[in-house]
Amino acid sequence: MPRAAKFLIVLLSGMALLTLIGYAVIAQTTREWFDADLRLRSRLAVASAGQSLAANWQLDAAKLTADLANITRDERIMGAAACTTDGQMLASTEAYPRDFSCPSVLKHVRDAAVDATTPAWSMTTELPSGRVHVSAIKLAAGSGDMLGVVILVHDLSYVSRREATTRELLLGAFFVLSLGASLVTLLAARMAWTSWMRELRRALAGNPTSEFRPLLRDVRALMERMSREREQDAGTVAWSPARLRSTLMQHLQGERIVILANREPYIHERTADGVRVLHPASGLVSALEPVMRACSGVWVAHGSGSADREMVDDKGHVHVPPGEESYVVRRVWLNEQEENGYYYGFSNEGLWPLCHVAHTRPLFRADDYAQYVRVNRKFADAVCEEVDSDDPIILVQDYHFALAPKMIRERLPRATIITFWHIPWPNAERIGICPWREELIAGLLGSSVVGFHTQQHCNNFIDSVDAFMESRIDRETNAVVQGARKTLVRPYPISIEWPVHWLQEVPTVAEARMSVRRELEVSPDTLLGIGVDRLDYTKGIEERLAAVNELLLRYPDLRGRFTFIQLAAPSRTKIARYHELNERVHALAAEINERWAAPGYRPIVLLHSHHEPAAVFRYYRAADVCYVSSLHDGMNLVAKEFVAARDDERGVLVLSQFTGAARDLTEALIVNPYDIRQASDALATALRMPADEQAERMRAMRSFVGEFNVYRWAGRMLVDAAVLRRKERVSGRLGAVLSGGEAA
Ligand code: ADQ
Repeated sequence: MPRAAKFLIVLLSGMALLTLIGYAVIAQTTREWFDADLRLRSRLAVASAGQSLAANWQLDAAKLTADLANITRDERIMGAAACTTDGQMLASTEAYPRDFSCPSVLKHVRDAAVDATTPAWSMTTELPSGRVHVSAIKLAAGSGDMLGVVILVHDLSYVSRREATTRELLLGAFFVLSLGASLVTLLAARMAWTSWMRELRRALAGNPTSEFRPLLRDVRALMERMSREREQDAGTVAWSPARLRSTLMQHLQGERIVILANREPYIHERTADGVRVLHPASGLVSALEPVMRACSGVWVAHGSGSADREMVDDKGHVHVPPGEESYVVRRVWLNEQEENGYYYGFSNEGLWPLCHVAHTRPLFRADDYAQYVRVNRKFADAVCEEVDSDDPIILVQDYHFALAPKMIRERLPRATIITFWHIPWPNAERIGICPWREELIAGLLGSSVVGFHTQQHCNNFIDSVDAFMESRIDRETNAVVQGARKTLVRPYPISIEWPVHWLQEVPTVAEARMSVRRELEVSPDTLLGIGVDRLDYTKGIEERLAAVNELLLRYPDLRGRFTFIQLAAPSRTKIARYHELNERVHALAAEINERWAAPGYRPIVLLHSHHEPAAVFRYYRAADVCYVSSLHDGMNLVAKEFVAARDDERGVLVLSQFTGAARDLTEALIVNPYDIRQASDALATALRMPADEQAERMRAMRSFVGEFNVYRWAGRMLVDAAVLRRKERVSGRLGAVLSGGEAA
């Protein structure tokens, strides 16, 4: 109940009580006044007629009756009677009520002294005709002898009438006052509310007046304490699945999250031996899968495996990981036209080259874009079907779903949507190439938070918003404001799980070194280099092979002693540019192998196939150097995986300066992959690096990746989401209150 209404009820009850008391007091007082007045009147009336009454007492009954009639000319005196001291009625007026006989009155007055100022006796009583006041006044002769009493009966109906009038007046006054009080209360409440709202708005706008200062100070102190505790907590406890779970429990009451990503974490493929489960070669999957195992929830993805449909229930759900079943994958089915337009066309021939500075022209076709819109809608709908509240937490992943955040927002206005863009965001000029740049940016701005790997990508995104959108940019908080909505733009450098669970299945470094060399049929002291990528032109595989060639050219002592293994997972094979790359990489490897060929020696081992994670980690362990040569890369998880694999604190990482990882792993040998000579020098340095220097660099990198692992990445995003959601819930309530207040 509103406070003003409560106040009014209390006020009116108080007034009613006061009116009752007031009426009782007034009635009592007026009665006393009337009583005194009547006694005085009675005495005066008898006194004025006293001589005549005494003269006619027991002598002339007719004259005595006339005297009494004279007294009763006062219309309020109903009747009068004259009684002797022995109770005989000498005379009475016509209307004198017979209820008051002389003996009944005399018994009250017998002992009373004759008094000129007051009646000997009086009372008020109720007769069938109404209320009357009876008074008996003693009458004495001139000698002072007692003659008898004169009884006067006053009609009190006028008094009752006056009392009724008083009551009505009081009631009227009560209603008038109540009405006034209600109006005043409402007016006061409205004025107080308006001024409170004004104060609140002013306070929220950061301009608190004195009344609000203490409150805001308390709120700020609380916030500071919370953030201090968070910082302390972050500094003392390593991020792990358990900590991520407890963070979710603490901040989101353990609520499940919904992930939207194109790639599914487990693919069911039909093979000659039955259905096999594959783990796709994808940085996004490598990062998010451990997070989902820790948090549970739903992963909405394209069902791309040949046996995928056989494994799901009628809702497209399959519980994963096989055997553990801690979360659900919701598979969305795409027809060939949709897959061609949305995935191969717009996403991978348009956006992928647009966002990577790798010198492949983006191709933008209207038909592809139409499919992109259609498929984004399809996935957005699937996400909305999977949520279990009207303000869920949804993590949208990558460039396949730039439009989905806005589409989800339209259906779930209160959702907390965090979109993470796994690839670089180029500068505004380059984004301007895309014919649908405004739509893409508007789609992303449907998110509560848009995340990138680096601050540079955040800056580029904000500049693009500035260049193409109608919006306000809050550079202080790195946010884009459109109407009442705000989208935060934040760097969240992605990482890998720590420790990597796949390592449990991987042989030790010593065993891996031996077994891999044995398989390659090279001597146990052969120096090995490793490269692990999807076969993609952004990864700089051609430049990498060229650097190996240059190394052998410039460092002859390594010929016959150094082999570089390139694991290349087939990727986007339907796209011509990837075919072309495949052919070029194979040709280049063959050319280098031919150039440096010697009996039993192959400088390049190109393994053009998908490898399961445990196999990839075995190669990391077997290698002396890992070369990541991306021409442009959001983060590059291969670099971090190599570091994670090396619990022997050996091995050197040579890392492209154009990866996000180069900002994190500063102890790597950082190179420009286009500078083939420099890269070859770095490879030579790595292969000759003393063991203690390797250990020092590796220790530092392991400590960084261990601390800044994927649980921290996810934890920071989800905590930000939780904080944002709390704020939105509060401001939603406040908004409802404010708009209610304004409407009132
Ligand atoms: P990707 O371009 O896929 O990821 P990356 O980060 O290097 O690039 O991750 C590749 C993943 O695939 C790694 O987990 C790796 O082990 C695996 N992989 C590579 N080759 C493989 C092979 N032959 N067989 C099996 N597995 C293989 C995108 C962005 C990156 C960003 C990630 C995560 O392009 O910049 O780091 O998302 O955000």
